[in-house]
Amino acid sequence: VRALAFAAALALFGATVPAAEAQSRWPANWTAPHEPFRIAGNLHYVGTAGLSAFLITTPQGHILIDGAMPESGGMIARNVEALGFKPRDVRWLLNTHAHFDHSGGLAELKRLTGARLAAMAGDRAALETGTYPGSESNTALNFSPVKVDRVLKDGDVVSVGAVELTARLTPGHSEGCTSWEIPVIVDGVRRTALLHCSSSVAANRLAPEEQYPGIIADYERTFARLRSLKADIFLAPHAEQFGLAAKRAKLKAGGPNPFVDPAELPAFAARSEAAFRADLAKQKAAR
Ligand code: 4NZ
Ligand code: ZN
Repeated sequence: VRALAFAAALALFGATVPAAEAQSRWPANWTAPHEPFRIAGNLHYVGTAGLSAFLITTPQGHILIDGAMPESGGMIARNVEALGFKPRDVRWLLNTHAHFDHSGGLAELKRLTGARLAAMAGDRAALETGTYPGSESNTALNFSPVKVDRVLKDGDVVSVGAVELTARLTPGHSEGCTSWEIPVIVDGVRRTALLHCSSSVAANRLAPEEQYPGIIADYERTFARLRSLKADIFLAPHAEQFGLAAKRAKLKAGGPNPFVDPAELPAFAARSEAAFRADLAKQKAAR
């Protein structure tokens, strides 16, 4: 009955029901629907319950960041429509990083929007092969390959109309891991949102061999960089990483926008760095 209700809820949002195997392997909220909503200004949440996707709208067209799971592209496009915007008006597709759970839906979103994909050079190969770097033979981590139409480097700007998003290279979690600086007006004040790529070790190999040469140095540089970046609003690829549920509830209740919290980026970065040091020590100690 639960599985049926789950399937019905997904069908309602136009998503493909994932295979039973995928449902048991990955957290259910990764593919469960979430009501799309406006975070602030022209910044909207259009992801699933557990995996983020963000829509930045302008009168000249829109920018969509991340595609969640391979079966989630349709659900994200429906979320864009539910907010009153047209998927065909999306001009650029972007991503945080080339892992199946954040880039899986991009190929379908490209078909549904007709938008071009801009991605960091270091993530290009993984996106265009649909594989998980370092675990290429693990087909459970594969996704539909998607062509990168514009190759980005650190500091590049992607713009539509007057809106400019800046790509900050924060590698380690993936080689081209990209944190996005997004301007947003909150209650009449110009703010900066930082969509942090991710800095967990996850399935990455650090020792005895580095998954790619320099991965440890990349993480180190990323943690240093996160200390230098400032963000009024902290966003991340997993809903629980930035407290989506609690903030959404507070937003509905009214009052000051709960997404504005300049203390959140440094706190998250400190926790993430501590977790990295522990994971690195564990991998070095393993025989
Ligand atoms: S992630 C796996 N993208 O860091 C790896 O949330 C990486 C992630 C999730 C799951 N994995 O191998 O199962
Ligand atoms: Zn990842």
